[in-house]
Amino acid sequence: MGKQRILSGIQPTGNLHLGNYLGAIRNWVELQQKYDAFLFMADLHAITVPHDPQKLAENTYSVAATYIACGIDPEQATIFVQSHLPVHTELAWLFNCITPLNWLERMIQFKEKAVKQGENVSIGLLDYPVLQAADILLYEPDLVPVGEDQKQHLELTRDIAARLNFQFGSEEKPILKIPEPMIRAAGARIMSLTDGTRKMSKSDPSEQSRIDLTDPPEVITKKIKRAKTDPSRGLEFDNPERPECHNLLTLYMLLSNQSREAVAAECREMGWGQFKPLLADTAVEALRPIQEQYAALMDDRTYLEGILRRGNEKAGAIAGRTLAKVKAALGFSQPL
Ligand code: AQP
Repeated sequence: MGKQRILSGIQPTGNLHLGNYLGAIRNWVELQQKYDAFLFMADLHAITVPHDPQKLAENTYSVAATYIACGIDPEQATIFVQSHLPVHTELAWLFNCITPLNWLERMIQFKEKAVKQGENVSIGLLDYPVLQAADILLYEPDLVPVGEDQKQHLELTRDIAARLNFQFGSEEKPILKIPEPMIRAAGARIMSLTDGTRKMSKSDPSEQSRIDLTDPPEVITKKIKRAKTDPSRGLEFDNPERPECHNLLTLYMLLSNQSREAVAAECREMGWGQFKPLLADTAVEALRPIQEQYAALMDDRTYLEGILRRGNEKAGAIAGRTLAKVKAALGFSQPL
């Protein structure tokens, strides 16, 4: 039996930060040997919120370079660009026609992001989870690594696949494979440096709220120095009254590759004046090799393009077969 397949992606909506790395990419690095990993740049999703056309292509390359700089091996994993494969939008259209509108109106992320956009909210933002269902189901993955925030969307993906199978297939011969979620271990939700109750996010208007993977050492140190804390002495995990303390300890634990128990013991008696420089040095050292490799990759566009071309070809062949299966089941005529 071959390896099980996993699939995941990141939107090229800005500079990637520690949350993207520790919450997503680093897990993929661990998973890529055991699983057949399909990793993509979700650039079609990036335009569901206002975007800068001058930056979209560059951000897409930047995410690809970040994957590799963080340790994704392009010889093992398939790295591809969503918008280079029109099958994604084509399958999304077919899914649109079988997905009840009220399934989408229930999505929490839509409700949250729609509030921010007021009257300008686009159909794309509402429809985003249907495109995401197409992104996933095209590759027939066994497992989809998702964070808590994406659980509802994966459930929708499974519902769409089940509906299509029920309406156009049969129990013995399902058309689409229904993937399982692979929920990450707790502790991998990285929170904002300015508010320990909100997640670290590319779209947060405050740069101080996040550490970008490309931040130079002095910026990292400054951001950590200014990170919100509390007046209590002694540092601890899991105190609901101290979300910033929990978050900064989690960052230290993940970046120093130590166990939670070891970090809890090391920092129990510390004050912020002692802990913050320790965290800053640890973050700078952990990001140094990634930054060096990232810079080299961004300088070698031909190499990066070669990887994406190969990734697109491999992904496109698999996705094309799935789309053909769905179109045949829906009764479309063969292209002449
Ligand atoms: N703070 C975070 N902690 C842990 N994981 C995170 N991820 C994002 N932020 C954190 C994970 O990164 C992957 C890619 O995310 P995405 O860019 O496709 O969308 P997102 O979750 O909406 O990320 P951002 O940074 O918040 O982007 P914007 O601001 O553009 O919406 C996902 O696996 C996500 O869980």
